[in-house]
Amino acid sequence: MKTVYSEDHRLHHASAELNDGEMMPCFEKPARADQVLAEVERAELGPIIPPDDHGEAPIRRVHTDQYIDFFQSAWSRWADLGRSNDMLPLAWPPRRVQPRCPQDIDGQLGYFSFDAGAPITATTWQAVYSGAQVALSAAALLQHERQAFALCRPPGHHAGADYMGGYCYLNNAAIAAQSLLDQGARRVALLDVDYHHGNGTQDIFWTRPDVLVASIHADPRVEYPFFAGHADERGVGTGEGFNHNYPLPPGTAWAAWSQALQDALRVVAGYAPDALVISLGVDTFSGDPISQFRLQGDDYLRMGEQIGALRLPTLFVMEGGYAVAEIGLNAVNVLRGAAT
Ligand code: Q9C
Ligand code: ZN
Repeated sequence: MKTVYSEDHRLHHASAELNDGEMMPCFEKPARADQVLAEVERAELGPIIPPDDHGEAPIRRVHTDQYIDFFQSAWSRWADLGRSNDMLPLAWPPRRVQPRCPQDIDGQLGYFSFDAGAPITATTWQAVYSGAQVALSAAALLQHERQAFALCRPPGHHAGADYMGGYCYLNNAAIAAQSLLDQGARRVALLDVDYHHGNGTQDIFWTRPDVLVASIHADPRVEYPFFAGHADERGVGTGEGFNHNYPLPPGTAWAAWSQALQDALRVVAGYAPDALVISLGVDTFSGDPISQFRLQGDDYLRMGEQIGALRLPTLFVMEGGYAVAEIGLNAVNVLRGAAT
């Protein structure tokens, strides 16, 4: 299996995130991608290739022009005010408000985010632009290959069409899924196995029948992102029935997790998609510092085998996973399992 990778992810390294009431070093840091890349090399998974530049158009197929335009100019506007710390939002519209986009940079930061978990630095746009190109380039490989791995960083599944949050800025998996449709696929299935609900992905495809979204994740009643991911969220209008959530309790291990996977894969197979995109988060791991599931090393091989057994053209897009010592091995185990 080929891996698409760009060093440009290093251009995003924020200084701190808010946890338990204090600013702490970011869990989402460049070393994560280094660790995954090192395991791809060690396991001799296949060639590691740089992305092609597909430009902004395929990004703007998923994200709004207003959001992208804001993002591209955000840092210079911030710096013009004499500010040099990472950009972080601090105000959001409350319930029952139909927000209008403010003019002020702090107001706009709140308008284009849903939490304070996605700091913008001077070079964040360049990093996430390259990350999207990694996903697009790996998606293009599916023209000739059965599977491909987009080693994206930062992750993407919490980002919606016009908002960032949860370490995510551009929804790499959604951008890849849309590009597969634009290249001729009639239906694409997107299965999100990250510990956290892929709220951005769900939102992007909520009204659409051409992308089936399934997500296995911690129950939002007790876990981030809290406000989406319940089992009764199934899409609306023509999208009704094309969104499937599998919320699971904290402490879930492979026995129960794999039951949800089995059902999700049955739903995916029933949809008969032309391609499958996996949002590959490995923060389901027992040792993950911010998560409460209990998956073990070998479980990731089984996960990959079961995904691979569908025999669909499959794109794996890296999402979360934060125990730096093991995320590489766990991610590569999924890929190795799928490639067998
Ligand atoms: N006490 C992804 O996995 N909150 N994002 C962490 C820890 C944010 C996770 C709180 C978690 C975001 C892509
Ligand atoms: Zn996650």
